[in-house]
Amino acid sequence: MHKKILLVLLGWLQIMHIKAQNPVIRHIFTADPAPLVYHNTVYLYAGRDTATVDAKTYEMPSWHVFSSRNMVDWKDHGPVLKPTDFSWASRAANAAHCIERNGKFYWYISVMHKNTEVSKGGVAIGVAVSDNPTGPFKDAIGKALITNEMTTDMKHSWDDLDPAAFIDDDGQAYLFWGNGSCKWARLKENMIELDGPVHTFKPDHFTEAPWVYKRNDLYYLLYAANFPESIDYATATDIKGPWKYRGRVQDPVTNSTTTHPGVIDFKGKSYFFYHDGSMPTGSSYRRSIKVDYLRYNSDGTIRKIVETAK
Ligand code: FUB
Repeated sequence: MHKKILLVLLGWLQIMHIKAQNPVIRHIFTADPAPLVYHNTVYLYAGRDTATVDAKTYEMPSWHVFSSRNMVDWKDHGPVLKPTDFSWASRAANAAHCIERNGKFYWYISVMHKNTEVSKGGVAIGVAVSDNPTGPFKDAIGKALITNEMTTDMKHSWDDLDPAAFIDDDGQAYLFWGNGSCKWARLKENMIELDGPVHTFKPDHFTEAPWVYKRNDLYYLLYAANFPESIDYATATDIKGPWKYRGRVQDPVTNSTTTHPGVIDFKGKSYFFYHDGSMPTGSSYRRSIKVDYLRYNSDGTIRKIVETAK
């Protein structure tokens, strides 16, 4: 009997501990979480927000990596990658996603292209590579992997934002990205070249920030929807689609017009990462990464996640 009460208490304390930690990164402002589980450790890749308190635009000079073995204590490995590490890029550490393949870590990033003739003078996607999840990373190809010119329906200069990679059970890798519409393409096994055309589709209410994964043979596509952004999702039995809109994962967040999803399974639980502007002096341009549990209904749909206040 006592043992039972103790176990319930321990479970409750575990939940409270994680809740008490939100936002999980507090010593700097961070956005666009991209978690990765590797060797019993969670690596969290994120952009750093350094805008001043009254700023009305993003100031993002670098990407950091954080790691944790328990989802409570996080180590900051520093600004391991910067837009200026790409000779063809100028600034703006927009959303990025790092994925492991055969012991190498491929970090897909979206940045301002230096050449104003390229990507309508806007955002392009590049890829950095490392033998270690915390770096050092270097530009893998010395040029942009994706630019606006590669798609037939480019709408604006920041179309090519927010890359998210996914490797299917059969080893085929994909890159999803986009703003305004969602794009995807196959990646070659080397992870640094496209293997086919760029496809475009428009999930219901899609704004940006796709995140793709597979669970029980069902593909999930979470994304930032509407504006101010909520996180909505769609599912598909084939990664090529059609994607069926499934509704909302999380309502718009505290004090930030944007949010950004990242999902992992770690030690038997599913976690949902996002960002808001809830820290003191926080804002849409001074964001903080938070995490909450993600739970499924028996039919595979996602239970709506209420943002944790503390
Ligand atoms: O952090 C800059 C941009 O804001 C990201 O690329 C978007 O996903 C939004 O979070």
